[in-house]
Amino acid sequence: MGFVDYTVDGAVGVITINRPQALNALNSEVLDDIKAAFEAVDTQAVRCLVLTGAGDKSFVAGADIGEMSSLSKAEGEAFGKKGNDLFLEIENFPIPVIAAINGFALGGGNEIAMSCDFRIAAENAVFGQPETGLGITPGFGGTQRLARLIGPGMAKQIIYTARNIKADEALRIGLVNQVVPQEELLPTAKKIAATIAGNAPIAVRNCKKAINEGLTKATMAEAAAVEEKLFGDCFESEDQKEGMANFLRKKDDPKKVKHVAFQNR
Ligand code: CO8
Repeated sequence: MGFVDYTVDGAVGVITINRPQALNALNSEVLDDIKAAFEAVDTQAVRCLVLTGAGDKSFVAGADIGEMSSLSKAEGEAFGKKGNDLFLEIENFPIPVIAAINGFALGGGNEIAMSCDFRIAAENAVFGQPETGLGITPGFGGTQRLARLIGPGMAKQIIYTARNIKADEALRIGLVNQVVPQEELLPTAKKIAATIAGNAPIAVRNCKKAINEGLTKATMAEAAAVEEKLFGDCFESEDQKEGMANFLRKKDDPKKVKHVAFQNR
Protein backbone atom coordinates (compact mmCIF):
# COMPACT_ATOMS: atom_id res chain seq x y z
CA MET A 1 0.00 0.00 0.00
CA GLY A 2 1.53 3.26 -1.22
CA PHE A 3 0.99 5.59 1.74
CA VAL A 4 0.78 3.03 4.52
CA ASP A 5 3.26 0.51 5.93
CA TYR A 6 2.25 -2.50 7.96
CA THR A 7 4.54 -4.65 10.08
CA VAL A 8 3.81 -7.45 12.51
CA ASP A 9 5.87 -8.39 15.54
CA GLY A 10 4.41 -11.43 17.29
CA ALA A 11 0.76 -10.63 18.03
CA VAL A 12 1.22 -6.86 17.64
CA GLY A 13 0.71 -5.07 14.32
CA VAL A 14 1.96 -1.55 13.53
CA ILE A 15 0.22 0.54 10.86
CA THR A 16 2.27 3.58 9.82
CA ILE A 17 0.79 6.41 7.77
CA ASN A 18 3.62 7.25 5.45
CA ARG A 19 3.40 10.53 3.58
CA PRO A 20 6.06 12.52 5.40
CA GLN A 21 6.56 15.08 2.62
CA ALA A 22 3.05 16.40 3.48
CA LEU A 23 3.37 15.69 7.23
CA ASN A 24 1.20 12.58 6.67
CA ALA A 25 -1.84 14.66 5.66
CA LEU A 26 -4.89 12.63 4.69
CA ASN A 27 -5.93 12.84 1.06
CA SER A 28 -8.38 10.39 -0.53
CA GLU A 29 -5.61 8.01 -1.52
CA VAL A 30 -4.16 7.93 2.00
CA LEU A 31 -7.64 7.25 3.41
CA ASP A 32 -8.06 4.38 0.91
CA ASP A 33 -4.67 2.94 1.86
CA ILE A 34 -5.44 3.12 5.60
CA LYS A 35 -8.73 1.35 4.97
CA ALA A 36 -6.99 -1.37 2.95
CA ALA A 37 -4.34 -1.79 5.68
CA PHE A 38 -6.93 -2.34 8.40
CA GLU A 39 -8.89 -4.72 6.20
CA ALA A 40 -5.74 -6.78 5.55
CA VAL A 41 -5.03 -7.36 9.26
CA ASP A 42 -5.34 -11.00 10.29
CA THR A 43 -7.34 -10.41 13.48
CA GLN A 44 -6.88 -13.99 14.63
CA ALA A 45 -3.07 -13.88 14.68
CA VAL A 46 -2.74 -10.17 15.55
CA ARG A 47 -4.34 -9.19 18.85
CA CYS A 48 -3.56 -5.48 19.17
CA LEU A 49 -2.59 -2.70 16.73
CA VAL A 50 -0.53 0.47 17.00
CA LEU A 51 -1.30 3.34 14.59
CA THR A 52 1.43 5.92 14.06
CA GLY A 53 2.87 8.36 11.50
CA ALA A 54 6.15 8.22 9.61
CA GLY A 55 8.96 10.53 10.73
CA ASP A 56 9.53 12.35 13.99
CA LYS A 57 7.67 15.56 13.22
CA SER A 58 4.08 14.66 12.48
CA PHE A 59 1.51 12.00 13.28
CA VAL A 60 -1.03 13.42 10.83
CA ALA A 61 -1.23 17.18 10.07
CA GLY A 62 -4.89 16.94 9.08
CA ALA A 63 -6.98 16.30 6.05
CA ASP A 64 -5.30 17.46 2.84
CA ILE A 65 -6.07 21.16 2.52
CA GLY A 66 -5.06 21.21 -1.16
CA GLU A 67 -7.57 18.48 -1.99
CA MET A 68 -10.32 20.09 0.10
CA SER A 69 -9.84 23.65 -1.16
CA SER A 70 -12.00 23.33 -4.29
CA LEU A 71 -14.70 20.95 -3.07
CA SER A 72 -18.37 21.70 -3.72
CA LYS A 73 -20.96 21.25 -0.94
CA ALA A 74 -21.81 17.74 -2.18
CA GLU A 75 -18.14 16.79 -2.55
CA GLY A 76 -17.38 18.16 0.94
CA GLU A 77 -20.13 16.05 2.40
CA ALA A 78 -18.86 12.99 0.53
CA PHE A 79 -15.27 13.59 1.70
CA GLY A 80 -16.49 13.96 5.29
CA LYS A 81 -18.41 10.70 4.94
CA LYS A 82 -15.35 8.92 3.56
CA GLY A 83 -13.34 9.93 6.64
CA ASN A 84 -16.17 9.26 9.05
CA ASP A 85 -16.83 5.78 7.61
CA LEU A 86 -13.15 4.86 7.95
CA PHE A 87 -12.81 6.27 11.46
CA LEU A 88 -15.95 4.37 12.55
CA GLU A 89 -14.33 1.21 11.16
CA ILE A 90 -11.23 1.93 13.25
CA GLU A 91 -13.29 2.72 16.35
CA ASN A 92 -15.18 -0.55 15.98
CA PHE A 93 -12.23 -2.61 14.77
CA PRO A 94 -12.47 -5.97 16.55
CA ILE A 95 -9.07 -5.70 18.25
CA PRO A 96 -7.75 -2.68 20.20
CA VAL A 97 -5.95 0.11 18.32
CA ILE A 98 -3.49 2.36 20.17
CA ALA A 99 -2.55 5.71 18.61
CA ALA A 100 1.16 6.49 19.03
CA ILE A 101 1.28 10.22 18.33
CA ASN A 102 4.71 11.26 17.14
CA GLY A 103 4.16 14.97 16.44
CA PHE A 104 1.37 17.07 14.91
CA ALA A 105 -2.13 15.64 15.40
CA LEU A 106 -4.18 18.42 13.87
CA GLY A 107 -7.70 18.39 12.45
CA GLY A 108 -8.18 15.00 10.80
CA GLY A 109 -5.01 13.86 12.63
CA ASN A 110 -6.54 14.45 16.04
CA GLU A 111 -9.74 12.92 14.72
CA ILE A 112 -8.13 9.66 13.57
CA ALA A 113 -6.26 9.47 16.90
CA MET A 114 -9.57 9.84 18.74
CA SER A 115 -11.07 6.95 16.77
CA CYS A 116 -8.41 4.70 18.33
CA ASP A 117 -9.01 3.07 21.72
CA PHE A 118 -6.52 5.33 23.50
CA ARG A 119 -3.58 7.60 22.79
CA ILE A 120 0.08 7.67 23.84
CA ALA A 121 1.96 10.83 22.84
CA ALA A 122 5.56 11.86 22.32
CA GLU A 123 6.67 15.01 24.17
CA ASN A 124 6.70 16.98 20.90
CA ALA A 125 3.08 16.11 20.02
CA VAL A 126 0.78 19.02 19.21
CA PHE A 127 -3.00 18.65 19.12
CA GLY A 128 -5.73 20.86 17.79
CA GLN A 129 -8.78 21.33 15.61
CA PRO A 130 -7.72 24.25 13.35
CA GLU A 131 -10.84 23.97 11.16
CA THR A 132 -12.66 27.17 12.18
CA GLY A 133 -9.56 29.09 11.06
CA LEU A 134 -9.98 27.46 7.64
CA GLY A 135 -13.69 28.18 7.34
CA ILE A 136 -14.95 24.66 8.04
CA THR A 137 -16.08 22.49 10.94
CA PRO A 138 -14.12 19.45 12.06
CA GLY A 139 -15.54 16.93 9.60
CA PHE A 140 -14.03 13.56 10.49
CA GLY A 141 -15.82 13.13 13.83
CA GLY A 142 -14.05 15.88 15.81
CA THR A 143 -17.18 17.66 17.03
CA GLN A 144 -18.48 14.35 18.35
CA ARG A 145 -15.47 12.42 19.70
CA LEU A 146 -13.67 15.38 21.28
CA ALA A 147 -16.81 16.35 23.23
CA ARG A 148 -17.26 12.76 24.40
CA LEU A 149 -13.60 12.37 25.38
CA ILE A 150 -12.83 15.60 27.22
CA GLY A 151 -16.33 17.00 27.83
CA PRO A 152 -18.33 19.51 25.78
CA GLY A 153 -17.03 22.67 27.51
CA MET A 154 -13.35 21.93 26.91
CA ALA A 155 -14.06 20.59 23.38
CA LYS A 156 -16.00 23.72 22.43
CA GLN A 157 -13.18 25.98 23.65
CA ILE A 158 -10.57 24.05 21.64
CA ILE A 159 -12.75 23.90 18.50
CA TYR A 160 -14.06 27.50 18.57
CA THR A 161 -10.63 29.02 19.25
CA ALA A 162 -8.75 26.64 16.85
CA ARG A 163 -5.96 26.82 19.43
CA ASN A 164 -3.24 24.16 19.38
CA ILE A 165 -2.32 22.44 22.62
CA LYS A 166 0.89 20.69 23.62
CA ALA A 167 1.30 17.17 24.96
CA ASP A 168 1.29 18.16 28.65
CA GLU A 169 -2.05 19.92 28.29
CA ALA A 170 -3.44 17.02 26.27
CA LEU A 171 -2.49 14.76 29.16
CA ARG A 172 -4.07 17.06 31.74
CA ILE A 173 -7.43 17.20 29.94
CA GLY A 174 -7.54 13.46 29.27
CA LEU A 175 -7.00 13.52 25.51
CA VAL A 176 -3.96 11.25 25.89
CA ASN A 177 -3.14 8.64 28.53
CA GLN A 178 0.64 9.05 28.68
CA VAL A 179 3.42 11.28 27.36
CA VAL A 180 6.89 9.87 26.73
CA PRO A 181 10.11 11.04 25.03
CA GLN A 182 9.96 10.64 21.25
CA GLU A 183 12.44 7.73 21.16
CA GLU A 184 10.37 5.83 23.73
CA LEU A 185 7.06 6.33 21.92
CA LEU A 186 6.92 3.25 19.71
CA PRO A 187 8.55 0.91 22.27
CA THR A 188 6.05 2.10 24.92
CA ALA A 189 3.04 1.69 22.63
CA LYS A 190 4.25 -1.73 21.48
CA LYS A 191 4.85 -2.85 25.07
CA ILE A 192 1.32 -1.87 26.08
CA ALA A 193 0.02 -3.63 22.96
CA ALA A 194 1.99 -6.78 23.85
CA THR A 195 0.50 -6.77 27.36
CA ILE A 196 -2.99 -6.53 25.86
CA ALA A 197 -2.10 -9.26 23.35
CA GLY A 198 -1.12 -11.55 26.24
CA ASN A 199 -4.59 -11.44 27.76
CA ALA A 200 -7.51 -13.56 26.61
CA PRO A 201 -8.33 -12.18 23.13
CA ILE A 202 -12.04 -12.95 23.19
CA ALA A 203 -12.36 -11.25 26.58
CA VAL A 204 -10.42 -8.20 25.34
CA ARG A 205 -12.61 -7.92 22.22
CA ASN A 206 -15.75 -8.24 24.32
CA CYS A 207 -14.50 -5.51 26.70
CA LYS A 208 -14.00 -3.21 23.70
CA LYS A 209 -17.49 -3.99 22.40
CA ALA A 210 -19.05 -3.59 25.86
CA ILE A 211 -17.47 -0.15 26.41
CA ASN A 212 -18.20 1.12 22.88
CA GLU A 213 -21.75 -0.21 22.66
CA GLY A 214 -22.56 0.65 26.27
CA LEU A 215 -21.64 4.29 25.67
CA THR A 216 -24.26 4.49 22.89
CA LYS A 217 -27.07 3.51 25.26
CA ALA A 218 -29.35 6.07 26.84
CA THR A 219 -29.65 4.39 30.25
CA MET A 220 -27.29 2.48 32.55
CA ALA A 221 -29.79 -0.42 32.56
CA GLU A 222 -29.51 -0.77 28.77
CA ALA A 223 -25.72 -0.44 28.97
CA ALA A 224 -25.50 -3.08 31.70
CA ALA A 225 -27.53 -5.44 29.48
CA VAL A 226 -24.85 -5.07 26.79
CA GLU A 227 -22.19 -6.04 29.33
CA GLU A 228 -24.18 -9.03 30.61
CA LYS A 229 -24.49 -10.52 27.14
CA LEU A 230 -20.78 -10.10 26.33
CA PHE A 231 -19.79 -11.40 29.78
CA GLY A 232 -21.95 -14.47 29.21
CA ASP A 233 -20.42 -15.07 25.78
CA CYS A 234 -16.97 -15.45 27.38
CA PHE A 235 -18.14 -18.61 29.13
CA GLU A 236 -18.34 -20.35 25.76
CA SER A 237 -14.59 -19.83 25.24
CA GLU A 238 -11.77 -22.27 25.94
CA ASP A 239 -9.69 -19.34 27.18
CA GLN A 240 -12.13 -18.69 30.05
CA LYS A 241 -11.90 -22.33 31.08
CA GLU A 242 -8.11 -22.34 30.93
CA GLY A 243 -7.71 -18.91 32.56
CA MET A 244 -9.84 -19.84 35.55
CA ALA A 245 -8.46 -23.40 35.83
CA ASN A 246 -4.98 -21.89 35.99
CA PHE A 247 -5.99 -19.72 38.93
CA LEU A 248 -7.56 -22.66 40.74
CA ARG A 249 -4.52 -24.91 40.17
CA LYS A 250 -2.41 -22.21 41.76
CA LYS A 251 -4.57 -22.38 44.90
CA ASP A 252 -3.96 -26.16 45.17
CA ASP A 253 -0.26 -25.95 44.53
CA PRO A 254 1.58 -22.68 43.81
CA LYS A 255 4.15 -24.60 41.72
CA LYS A 256 1.43 -25.35 39.21
CA VAL A 257 1.11 -21.68 38.28
CA LYS A 258 1.93 -21.12 34.67
CA HIS A 259 1.70 -18.43 32.09
CA VAL A 260 -1.52 -18.95 30.20
CA ALA A 261 -0.93 -18.96 26.46
CA PHE A 262 -4.43 -17.99 25.43
CA GLN A 263 -5.58 -19.70 22.25
CA ASN A 264 -8.14 -17.17 20.99
CA ARG A 265 -10.94 -19.71 21.07
N1 CO8 B 1 -2.77 19.35 4.00
C1 CO8 B 1 -1.92 19.36 2.94
N2 CO8 B 1 -0.61 19.57 3.05
C2 CO8 B 1 -0.10 19.78 4.28
C3 CO8 B 1 -0.92 19.77 5.42
C4 CO8 B 1 -2.30 19.53 5.25
N3 CO8 B 1 -3.15 19.46 6.25
N4 CO8 B 1 -0.14 20.00 6.49
C5 CO8 B 1 1.11 20.15 6.03
N5 CO8 B 1 1.13 20.03 4.69
C6 CO8 B 1 2.31 20.12 3.81
C7 CO8 B 1 2.70 21.55 3.58
O1 CO8 B 1 1.91 22.14 2.59
C8 CO8 B 1 4.14 21.40 3.16
O2 CO8 B 1 4.20 20.99 1.84
P1 CO8 B 1 5.27 21.68 0.81
O3 CO8 B 1 6.60 21.32 1.36
O4 CO8 B 1 4.95 21.04 -0.50
O5 CO8 B 1 5.00 23.14 0.88
C9 CO8 B 1 4.62 20.24 4.01
O6 CO8 B 1 3.43 19.54 4.43
C10 CO8 B 1 5.37 20.66 5.25
O7 CO8 B 1 4.57 21.56 5.96
P2 CO8 B 1 5.06 23.02 6.44
O8 CO8 B 1 6.14 23.54 5.55
O9 CO8 B 1 3.86 23.87 6.64
O10 CO8 B 1 5.71 22.63 7.87
P3 CO8 B 1 5.84 23.55 9.14
O11 CO8 B 1 6.72 22.82 10.07
O12 CO8 B 1 6.23 24.93 8.76
O13 CO8 B 1 4.36 23.63 9.75
C11 CO8 B 1 2.24 22.75 10.47
C12 CO8 B 1 3.74 22.48 10.25
C13 CO8 B 1 2.07 23.79 11.59
C14 CO8 B 1 1.58 21.45 10.88
C15 CO8 B 1 1.63 23.31 9.16
O14 CO8 B 1 2.01 22.46 8.09
C16 CO8 B 1 0.14 23.39 9.19
O15 CO8 B 1 -0.41 24.31 9.80
N6 CO8 B 1 -0.54 22.45 8.48
C17 CO8 B 1 -1.98 22.44 8.40
C18 CO8 B 1 -2.59 21.95 9.66
C19 CO8 B 1 -4.07 22.00 9.60
O16 CO8 B 1 -4.68 23.06 9.51
N7 CO8 B 1 -4.72 20.82 9.64
C20 CO8 B 1 -6.14 20.70 9.63
C21 CO8 B 1 -6.64 20.54 8.24
S1 CO8 B 1 -8.39 20.61 8.18
C22 CO8 B 1 -8.86 19.04 8.64
O17 CO8 B 1 -8.09 18.19 8.97
C23 CO8 B 1 -10.31 18.82 8.57
C24 CO8 B 1 -10.68 17.34 8.77
C25 CO8 B 1 -12.11 17.09 8.38
C26 CO8 B 1 -12.33 17.12 6.89
C27 CO8 B 1 -13.76 16.99 6.52
C28 CO8 B 1 -13.96 17.10 5.04
C29 CO8 B 1 -15.21 17.78 4.60
